[in-house]
Amino acid sequence: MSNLKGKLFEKIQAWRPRTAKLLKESGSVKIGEVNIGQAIGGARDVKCLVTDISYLDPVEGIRFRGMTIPEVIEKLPKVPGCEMPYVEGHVYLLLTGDIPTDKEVASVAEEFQKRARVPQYVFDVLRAMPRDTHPMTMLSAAVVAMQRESVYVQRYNAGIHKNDYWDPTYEDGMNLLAQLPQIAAYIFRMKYRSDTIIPSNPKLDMGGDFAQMMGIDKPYDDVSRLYFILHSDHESGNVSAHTGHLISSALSDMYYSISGMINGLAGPLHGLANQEVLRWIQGVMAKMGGKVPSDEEMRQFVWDTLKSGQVVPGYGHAVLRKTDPRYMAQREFCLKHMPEDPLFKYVDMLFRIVPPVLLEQGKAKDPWPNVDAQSGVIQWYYGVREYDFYTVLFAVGRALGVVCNIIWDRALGYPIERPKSVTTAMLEDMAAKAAAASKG
Ligand code: CMX
Repeated sequence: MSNLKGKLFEKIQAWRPRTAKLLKESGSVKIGEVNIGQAIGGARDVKCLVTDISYLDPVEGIRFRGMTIPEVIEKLPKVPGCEMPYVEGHVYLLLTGDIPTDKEVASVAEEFQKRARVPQYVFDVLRAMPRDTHPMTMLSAAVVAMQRESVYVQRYNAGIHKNDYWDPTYEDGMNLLAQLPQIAAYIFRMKYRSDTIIPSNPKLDMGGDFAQMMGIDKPYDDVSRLYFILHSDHESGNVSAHTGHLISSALSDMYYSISGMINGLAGPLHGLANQEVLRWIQGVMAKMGGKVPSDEEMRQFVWDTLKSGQVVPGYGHAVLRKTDPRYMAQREFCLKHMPEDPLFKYVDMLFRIVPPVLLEQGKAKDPWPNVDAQSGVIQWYYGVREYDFYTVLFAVGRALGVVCNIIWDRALGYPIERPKSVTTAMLEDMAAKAAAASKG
């Protein structure tokens, strides 16, 4: 058993009695109520998912295992000579709740290196797809094509005990995480760099190897590390995380679950917003003939977007009610490495202009920028200008958190998910009864 897996097993054994006790002794304790607005409105704020890996406070933003983004970046062991921590160390933190030592990080990196061989047929599947297929479709297809590799399925079919499901789930999850960066970089080079594939260098850490497979020099390795860590987890109710959890709750394996996660992330209201931001800004730039718009002109572009019935991409959030700390972490990176970049200046201008407009319009509950408002700018600056690729980067990052969550779901024996639906007539009936009761 690897160091990480051994440590995880200890944690699982210590955690199981807590979940069991809650279920046995306090299963009927109410933690909230559901109203008609929430039933029709996408279950906003309905507390019906459990995760200990991250928690999203509406005002403070995300905490990974209780730590803010600056704390995580400060505390995790850094790659020698680099600003950003090892992604491998972040996986250790998400899975176990502990900050790893240098030695522990090295052992996770070694574990990923051993698992990194992507089967050739996955590349053949990608090559068989039309080259103009969206890269998210390619990524999802590549992951589901690998389903035949599932260790979990083999062990399940052999009759493994329920208590041990987490073990082959861990194997599948770690294999997939070790291979995803390679698949993503392969899609990029095949589609956008004249099919010039750069092989993985097993001596490098995950972020460093991804950057070299993309063919982009320093500090893109740090950009990759930052990007994967920032996007890794955002508690369990967002579409990608929830989809992964839902699919795996049917005991579908990691490959089915992560492929589904990727499909959910591909929506413009979720992960695809990072490509939409760039597309939107490019539209503004084209209209201005490259000239930087005045504040008033920019304000008008934002209003035009709203009046045409579209959302301003990169702004608003279902839970957050403050500027996303993931946005701020990337903004800090931009201020340090690319303060004079024209696109960054556009994005910074939007940071000033959009929130007051959204406030004036009065619809969005959160007028502040989310993670997607800033991420494309950094990629653009370092030469990744094919913005339909941006959500693939988000997906590689998001898989880190969703894989860890699914391993814990299986460890704690969470059951198949099955919320209850009602009909519109039932809601009308409940509404009428509530109105009659309030009258008298
Ligand atoms: N521009 C224009 N209108 C917006 C808006 C925005 N950025 N954000 C919210 N609104 C509108 C909603 O469309 C909704 O309008 P209707 O009442 O006409 O349906 C109204 O404001 C209320 O929405 P809300 O409760 O504030 O937001 P939701 O929880 O329904 O949706 C989100 C959240 C993220 C989908 C929404 O803010 C949005 O569409 N933002 C733009 C897309 C985006 O950046 N998505 C990425 C989010 C982060 C991620 O998951 O990657």
